Amino acid sequence: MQRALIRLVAALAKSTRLASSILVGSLASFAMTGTLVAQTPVTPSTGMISWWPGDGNASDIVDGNNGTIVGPVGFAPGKVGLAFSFNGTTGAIDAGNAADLQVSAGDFSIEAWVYYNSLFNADTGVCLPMGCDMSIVDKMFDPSLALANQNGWRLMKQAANYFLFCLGGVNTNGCGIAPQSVFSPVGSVSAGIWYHVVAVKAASTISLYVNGVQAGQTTLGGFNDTNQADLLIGANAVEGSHTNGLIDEATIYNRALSAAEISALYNAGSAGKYKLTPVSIIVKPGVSPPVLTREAAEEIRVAILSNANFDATQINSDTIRTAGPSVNLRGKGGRCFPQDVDGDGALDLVCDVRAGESITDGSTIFVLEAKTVSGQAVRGQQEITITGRSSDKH
Ligand SMILES: [Ca+2]
Repeated sequence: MQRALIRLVAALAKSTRLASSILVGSLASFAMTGTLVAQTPVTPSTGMISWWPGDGNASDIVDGNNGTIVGPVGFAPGKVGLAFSFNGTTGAIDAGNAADLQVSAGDFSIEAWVYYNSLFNADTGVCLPMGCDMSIVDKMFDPSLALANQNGWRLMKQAANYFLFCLGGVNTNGCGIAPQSVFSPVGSVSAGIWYHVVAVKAASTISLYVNGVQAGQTTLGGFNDTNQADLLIGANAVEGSHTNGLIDEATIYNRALSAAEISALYNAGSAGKYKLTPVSIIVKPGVSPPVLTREAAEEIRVAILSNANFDATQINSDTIRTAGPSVNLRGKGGRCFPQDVDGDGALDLVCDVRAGESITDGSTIFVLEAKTVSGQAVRGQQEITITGRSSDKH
């Protein structure tokens, strides 16, 4: 197509030089935009725990696990908006060790974009002639042990320039070979390129995806994580492993993302994920505290509250879904009606949502996600208690 355009421009250029230069510009830009794939944001997968976009601060826009900037961490143009910028000497984002970040006993996934200014940093202990260890998202901490990497997990670039996802080894360094480690090919990571990297821990396997494609998978053996470490972005608490470059859109999920979901996240590119606007919800409005029997939890009445900046009646009920760790929606949408639940004079939206696919007893976080008719994605959550079925005959 471009060749045809060039022939057309050359033919037109015989008329006047001026006209041809204008045409070259406009046709060239047409040809370029014609080859671009339109990118739209991808709807975030369910089960998102925390998301640090790095857009000028260290806030977690999902669950309040806001990071603390430790040392000289800046912000620079990233893959999606701004990114955390690390200098390879010191500095990290410390997101703490809240209960919902202690994920390794179950399934979980870590997602981030990373770009290396250089494959080397100022560390001395964990470098090879071709590069240095650099942590992306890291929750490994075992200062009392003689060997490294025995307590927690890491997603990192290894010194020999491959991506590595590993869990703490039992009396051994887990970040080496299977069954606690999975990695991309040695030497496959270069400086000056953005990579989309996803680590997945599922029931019996750990997997690593680079740029939307599975780069490795292994059957997971025994591992050790007593959840003592803070979650760090850009460094390791013991070894340094300081990233020299950019880390963007780091996100942790409390379930194993599918290959299709990971591919969609990668393909969204610089459009990234839809940002979720936090909203207030009330599970079982009028009943406090909200305790559900498992029976009752199959259909849950939830009020989504309006506020000065948000009109809950604009929610498209077909988009409502629950996304908590132990209450997942069966089917889509809910039956909704407007009602002023909190007495502030603004109509809220009350919906009966069907759940029941996965309901477990105990205290849990009920999460509701939805979109408005104009496409704004919102997310609300509330702690609830689910008790056993009152007349369980099974
Ligand atoms: Ca960003």
